Amino acid sequence: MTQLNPGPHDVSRILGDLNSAGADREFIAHAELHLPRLHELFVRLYGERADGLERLASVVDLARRSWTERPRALKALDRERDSSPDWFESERMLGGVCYVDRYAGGLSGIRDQIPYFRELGLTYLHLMPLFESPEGNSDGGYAVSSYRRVNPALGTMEELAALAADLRRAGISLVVDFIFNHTSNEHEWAQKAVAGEPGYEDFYLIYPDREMPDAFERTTREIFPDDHAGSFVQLDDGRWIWATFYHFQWDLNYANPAVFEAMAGEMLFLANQGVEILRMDAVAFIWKRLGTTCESLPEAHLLLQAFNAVLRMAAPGLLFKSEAIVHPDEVVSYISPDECQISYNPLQMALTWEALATRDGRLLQQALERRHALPEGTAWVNYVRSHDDIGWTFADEDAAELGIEGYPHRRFLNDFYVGRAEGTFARGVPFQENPRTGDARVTGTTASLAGIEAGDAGGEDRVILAHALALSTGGIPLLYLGDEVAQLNDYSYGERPEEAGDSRWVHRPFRPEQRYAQRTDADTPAGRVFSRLTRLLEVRRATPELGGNELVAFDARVRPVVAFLRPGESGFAVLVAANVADSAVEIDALTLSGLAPEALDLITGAPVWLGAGITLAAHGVRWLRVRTR
Ligand code: OTU
Repeated sequence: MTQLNPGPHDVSRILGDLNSAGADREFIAHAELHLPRLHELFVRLYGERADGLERLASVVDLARRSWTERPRALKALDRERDSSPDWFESERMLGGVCYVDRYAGGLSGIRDQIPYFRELGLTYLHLMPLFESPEGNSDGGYAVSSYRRVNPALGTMEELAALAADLRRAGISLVVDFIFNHTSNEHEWAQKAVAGEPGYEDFYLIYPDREMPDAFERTTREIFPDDHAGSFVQLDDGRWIWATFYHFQWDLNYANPAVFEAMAGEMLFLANQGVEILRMDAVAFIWKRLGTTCESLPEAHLLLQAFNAVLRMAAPGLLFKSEAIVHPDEVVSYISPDECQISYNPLQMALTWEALATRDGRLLQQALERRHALPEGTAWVNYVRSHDDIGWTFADEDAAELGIEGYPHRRFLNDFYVGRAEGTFARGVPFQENPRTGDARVTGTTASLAGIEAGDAGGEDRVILAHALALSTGGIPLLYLGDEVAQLNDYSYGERPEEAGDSRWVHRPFRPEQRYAQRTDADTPAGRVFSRLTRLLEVRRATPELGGNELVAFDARVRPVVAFLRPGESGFAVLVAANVADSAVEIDALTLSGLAPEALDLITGAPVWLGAGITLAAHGVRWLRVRTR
């Protein structure tokens, strides 16, 4: 079947139906642009199924209705985004992320923080999962029981929509998670599927015995081994259901087009509340096929592209952010204007920590050299740490070129960051250590991992250095709110039964009131980190070279130095140089001789003479405006 074959659901027929149903002209224009693509994706995903293309017609109808209901202010935003499609690549972009309850008590508390967000210069606010979810452990809200109801402890959907509008007026785009790989076991669809209600039996992957689960598990990876082995959990009636993450997070079955249609409905509902960016959770896992790892299969991309095409018709101003914490080749495979326009940059994040531990900048330098480029119209989200663990997702083949062996290196990094290595400055906690595979990940706040908790002399500098990199490599820098006042690990999670088994809670502290109170006091770590970091934020906003994504690696010829140029207008560029060592290093005059000797230190505002080489202090970082000759 191809789209050229005439049939009741070919493109021209669906468009014709839209016309005769009197659909809005703007919607028809969107459909003319994006329906051919969606149709083709449906043929590839569902062409073999009798109901495949029927579903396409209902998805288009869903999109039409959603557009009709889309508030006027959001349609205006759609047009604005359309006329400046690179809006998210600006040097003025700055993201923040927080838990609604922990940071502000609830949605109204978040609203009260808007003046502070403006003071920081946020233009993007990711509120961690805020939907209805099971009592007790809900994986921090990543087990969603309803996409249309806000967790009553936080507020209501009406409040969320009002907050989105308030944020927008303050120049801040609201970002929420689209947790579409799985729902909680309490979601209405899950209940119906287990009960065998017609139309819902195939919403999840349920098997009567171990035959299929055993077959799949021969090639799948264990993601949360502390919770359960393998990829399946057993239901009360003895059957087995696919659960990649926690046992109460059941994977949806996207081979069923009814699931696509249902989730497209939830996505458009959220879009119409005023959400501007959807963080696409766990994208690698959304399609399964026997005999494969069931990660990043070609269909996972087709599905994302199909959701994207639906969005372009009914809420075109939105962006998708990919959350793929996997091999760097796979990470970039999700990034394109037709799929996810922005993506976490887990490689740069992990290698920043790698460099700080090893005092060797080469792996990070190599990644900036060869893995930083992105297609036009897309951007990285660069961050120092997230609400999740740090996984050492560098490519073994890259490391091998530098004589570094992947497995022992990851082991060293895990030991280093959980405080097991001799002379470590880090106070992290292990996450999901798997004795069978030797696999493990690390948790901890930025300040605790960088050495402030341990009282290491370089702690504050490392916090600044890590942020200075995330702020200068381009794309959208994302700040974990509270880290700007150097918040420390919170070990009290061990006393809360629903959190005790998940060490990520150690780095999701409640709003650190005391440290915020100290933020103007230069005699405290909070005050010093805050003033240095806010200076960097201010400089970034005023430095056009730091927007966009163009980056040219600069070989400083000193191992602990990571350096690159961010080109600007008429021969000017910003030279970023960071020293991960515990002592000062020199970049010599010869190395800098391709640059005019007169330069400007953007952070201090002082002129700099490159003619005699420059010194980088221990854990020091410089942003210099230079001119190439
Ligand atoms: C995501 O992360 C979320 O960020 C986590 O907070 C959730 O627990 C999880 O999905 C389930 O919803 O395993 O440790 O890319 O690394 O998707 C974090 C692969 C996770 C995974 C990632 C997942």
